[in-house]
Amino acid sequence: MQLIGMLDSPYVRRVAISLQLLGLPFEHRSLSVFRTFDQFRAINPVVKAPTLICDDGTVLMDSTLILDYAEALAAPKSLMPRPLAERRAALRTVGLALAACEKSVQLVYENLRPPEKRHEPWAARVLGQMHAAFAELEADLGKHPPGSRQIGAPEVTTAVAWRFTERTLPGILENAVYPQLRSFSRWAEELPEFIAAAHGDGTVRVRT
Ligand SMILES: N[C@@H](CCC(=O)N[C@@H](CS)C(=O)NCC(=O)O)C(=O)O
Repeated sequence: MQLIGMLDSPYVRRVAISLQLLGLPFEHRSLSVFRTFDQFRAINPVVKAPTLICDDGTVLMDSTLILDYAEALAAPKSLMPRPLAERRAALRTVGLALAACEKSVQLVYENLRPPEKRHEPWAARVLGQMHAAFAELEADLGKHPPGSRQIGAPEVTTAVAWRFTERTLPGILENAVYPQLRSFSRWAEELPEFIAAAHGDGTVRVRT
């Protein structure tokens, strides 16, 4: 399997970390949807990161769908809880974290526009939605006592969303009060699977 896309994308990083946690071997190619558009397009005409080239050559895209496939490959190993109540809670967390990613990515893309083409009310709306998602995650994290931390799909997506926003929108989180998320991020980023797939333009360094 080949994972295509850069680790400065929260979606690519979420897949890279999850594949490791699921024990699935893969090769990572750090192609940019911007700088290496043509090379990316030769693999996936839609140019979406992440893209997964399966062992039979099928090209998949969208992190959630790629992870659905990865979960099927890795079964019975899974990053999602089976019991209904826990699964419901996990789905809520993943949804909130993906919304935070989406809103942060929209703000990054908004910043790509020339200043005269930016629409401030839209940016303010997106920023508000991003903070709303992080505020919900913060409140939910507060319900879990310290020491009960496990790493599964909700934790991976939450930590990746936080690191992405912190790194790509400097200043936006600095004055915001999210103590649980800050401490959770510090914990998650120390895990070997996170270190091996550090946010940025590097390639996944999987231990053998
Ligand atoms: N819902 C998708 C979002 C993926 C996404 O938007 N990726 C960005 C990179 S962070 C991308 O491919 N951007 C290029 C484009 O949309 O043209 C997922 O979960 O994979």
